[in-house]
Amino acid sequence: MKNFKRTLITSALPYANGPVHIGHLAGVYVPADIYARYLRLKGEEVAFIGGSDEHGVPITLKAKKEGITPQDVVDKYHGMIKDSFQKFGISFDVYSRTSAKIHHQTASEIFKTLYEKGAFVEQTSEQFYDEEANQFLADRYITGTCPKCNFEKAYGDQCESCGSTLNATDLIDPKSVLSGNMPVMKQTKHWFLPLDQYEPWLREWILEGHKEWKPNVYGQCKSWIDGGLNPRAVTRDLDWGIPVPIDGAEGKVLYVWFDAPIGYISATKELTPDWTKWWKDPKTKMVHFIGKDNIVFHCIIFPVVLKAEGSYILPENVPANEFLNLEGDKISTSRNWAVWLHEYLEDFPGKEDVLKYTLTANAPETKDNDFTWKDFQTRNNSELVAIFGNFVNRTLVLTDKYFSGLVPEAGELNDYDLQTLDQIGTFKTEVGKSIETFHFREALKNAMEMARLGNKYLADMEPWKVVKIDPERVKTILNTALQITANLTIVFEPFLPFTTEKLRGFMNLNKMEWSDLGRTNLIVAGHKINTPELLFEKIEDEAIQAQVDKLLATKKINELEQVEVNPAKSNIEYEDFSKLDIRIGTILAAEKVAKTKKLLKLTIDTGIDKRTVVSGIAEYFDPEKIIGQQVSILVNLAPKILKGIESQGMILMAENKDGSLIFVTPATKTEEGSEVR
Ligand code: B3M
Ligand code: ZN
Repeated sequence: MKNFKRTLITSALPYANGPVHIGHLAGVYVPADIYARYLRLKGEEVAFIGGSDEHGVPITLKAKKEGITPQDVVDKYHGMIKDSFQKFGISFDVYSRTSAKIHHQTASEIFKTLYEKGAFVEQTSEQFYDEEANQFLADRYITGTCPKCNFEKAYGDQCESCGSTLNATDLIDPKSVLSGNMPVMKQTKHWFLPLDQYEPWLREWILEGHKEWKPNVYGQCKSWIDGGLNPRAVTRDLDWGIPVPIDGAEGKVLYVWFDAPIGYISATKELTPDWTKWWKDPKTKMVHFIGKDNIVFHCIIFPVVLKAEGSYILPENVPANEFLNLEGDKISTSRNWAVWLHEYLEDFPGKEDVLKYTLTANAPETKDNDFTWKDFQTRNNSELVAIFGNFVNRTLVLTDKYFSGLVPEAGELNDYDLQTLDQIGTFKTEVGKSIETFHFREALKNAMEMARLGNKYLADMEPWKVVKIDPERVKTILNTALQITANLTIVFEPFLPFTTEKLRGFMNLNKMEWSDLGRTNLIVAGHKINTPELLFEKIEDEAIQAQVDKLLATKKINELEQVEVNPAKSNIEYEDFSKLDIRIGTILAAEKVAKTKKLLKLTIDTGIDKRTVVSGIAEYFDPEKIIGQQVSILVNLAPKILKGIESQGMILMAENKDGSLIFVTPATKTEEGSEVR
């Protein structure tokens, strides 16, 4: 058993090309925060590292899309992301960014050390090149079909759908994201990390040495190693990133996945001058919290970089989570199919812990899992409110009511009291073990058992009835319930820190240590509690429906964006067009045509005459609301009998992708009869 003196916790650095969403929290930051808070509560020395990943093609693509510089992009989203994490109580000791100078220095130094040690293989190879954009295409500049799962919009470095890490040349039917063209191949020089040379070591270090890693992580490492490791380029032909710090590499930058994990080291340097005790002392236990699409970078590539450099420790564990889906569909930044943290904070102020509770209870720890707003509401109303909140509220309100908020002295404990208090003693080991083995769902479930225990005890004891016949007995009941409530402030601290802070406030208690958990004398007789309030509040159906509607609206927009615009018709001559006589007219009268859903009978002043036109616009317009509407009308269309009415012409309508119709009308009021040409 390795006896570590401290724990270095790193959490994946989110790309600063957009806000963070519930998938980030569930996959990485909530588990990492639980782990950090738990270890601190145990009095252990912890450094919890976070930061924004500000290089790489996702950033430059976003900059192109928004017509701003990559630095503008990262400045905007770094602040937004850092703010969201802070508001959710993710307790980083430092939250840095990879565009920081200290990171450029650190990554450059490590690259140069490896270069001077001859750790790289210099290779001129064929890379995808976009002749129209006049640019090499790396990573997300290339899109195509994933060779592993056939997802058609995979990137050159990763497939968002199955999480596989790819090489651009793996893609089927590759296309440039810039021009849409099929790229050509062009010679260029890069420096490669010869992963193949480290295969024996990786087999030893991971497959022999870390059999305890989560099956989804161990399995992915094994398939990578068994699949045969290839040299991997650690430089790119890009202008955004850390310039490659050697001669002959002008115009090239470090590959984002080479520099980003080094961001953990740079951030630690920012945290403390004594950073080497975290990164170079074998008494430090390092744990990387990531999503499954980052496993190969944290278990194979970054460890090879550290091993080749030679002076750094290696990760002790990498408890990667799988993906969280949303209402049955993959979360997608590009399709805006997400619950964004900053929007959640606006819609559910003060309910950060409710989301963290739901995301932990439903965490995709071993398989992809689904977040639904209905489940979120149920978790809140049926668990947090109905069990945890109900128990705590009854205990505190009754103490306030019967003893003016003074903790009563317990009398003789009966068997049930003793049995209940005995059970309190089991949580410290149970919950602690689950957290230490990264089973956070199980740990939370165990913690919730304590609230259930208290709730059942109080319901069984019915102090509100006993008080009429045996007030002394009520003292014992409430004292027991208060001991459980005080224990709840400790066992839930890693999971729901805002809640436990509030509860300690109600109980007028200071923060306690994990070692205090299980004690049945945490709150002494005579201690004055404060006026209790509700710990949780019900979430109503309307609030949930509003969120579901918001997603449905997004889905509709996405579907419409998928609808291709009809291609142009074949060319005509001007003579063909000049046969059309289109005028501006005004609708004088409108009525529904009996026994039809789509037809309106319109009377239109065409400037030439007043005529009747039957038009299929009834589904989109109320007759009374279009009187006075100016229209474009084709006046020399041969008359036609429609539902017994002679229609003399046709008004022109624009049809949206969703089929809705819009009048084609002059920008300003125009004389009837004006010719459109
Ligand atoms: N920026 C996150 C992602 O793949 C990536 C993590 C870097 S951790 C060093 O979305
Ligand atoms: Zn795939």
